[in-house]
Amino acid sequence: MKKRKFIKATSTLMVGTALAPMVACKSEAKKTTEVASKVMAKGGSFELPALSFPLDALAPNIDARTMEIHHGKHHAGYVRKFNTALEGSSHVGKSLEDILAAIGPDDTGLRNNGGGHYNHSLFWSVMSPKGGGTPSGDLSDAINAAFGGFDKFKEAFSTAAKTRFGSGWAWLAKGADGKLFVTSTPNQDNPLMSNIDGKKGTPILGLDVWEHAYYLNYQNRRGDYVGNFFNIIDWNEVAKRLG
Ligand code: MN3
Repeated sequence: MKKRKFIKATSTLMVGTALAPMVACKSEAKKTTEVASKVMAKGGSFELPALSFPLDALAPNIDARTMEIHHGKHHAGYVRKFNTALEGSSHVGKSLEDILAAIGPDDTGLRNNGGGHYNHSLFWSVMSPKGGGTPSGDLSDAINAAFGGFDKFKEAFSTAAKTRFGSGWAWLAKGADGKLFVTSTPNQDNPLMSNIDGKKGTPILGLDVWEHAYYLNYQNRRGDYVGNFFNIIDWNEVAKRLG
């Protein structure tokens, strides 16, 4: 099946699900994003996605204890609080992406926890113990077109991650014009949301630069954490999000 057709069919099957395009062409065992896509299943609640790799698989780039707390405590907390915030709201039954696009700056419960769920689901899915290297094919072409080469992209992304003051995320995202761009957002915001500073778009790669993401192993050395993230990026997964 042609890629576009497949994605369309998948999206139709998964009406009301989040990150649906991310699962296109996956045939092996459940990956993080597939589980994350069970948005608004019966009962209307979101679920913590399982990791597709053991907790220690990303070490030494990300240590097992950090993964255990980050996934099992932080992300689990966002899911739990998001479900609570959704109860009785006008957003029940919508996809996660639609909710994020619709919520305002003052809907802090939905914004922080829905963003937290989306962002971490994406984050786990774009990392792999077999990751690293450089992208190829259409993704490589798109990065070259937008940034003038992989090294320039890497520099822009790393700068965004290192200079985000306080807690937040660095993103590689696709704009409405189809062009890739790098940005960063505070807290659990992301480029899907309204009311953000900077360009809006669809994130295809994200890096968590909250201290809880690296402090146990790296302490204050955020730059080292950002540099080592490039050892574990699963570019094949990122490429699927390019659409
Ligand atoms: Mn986090």
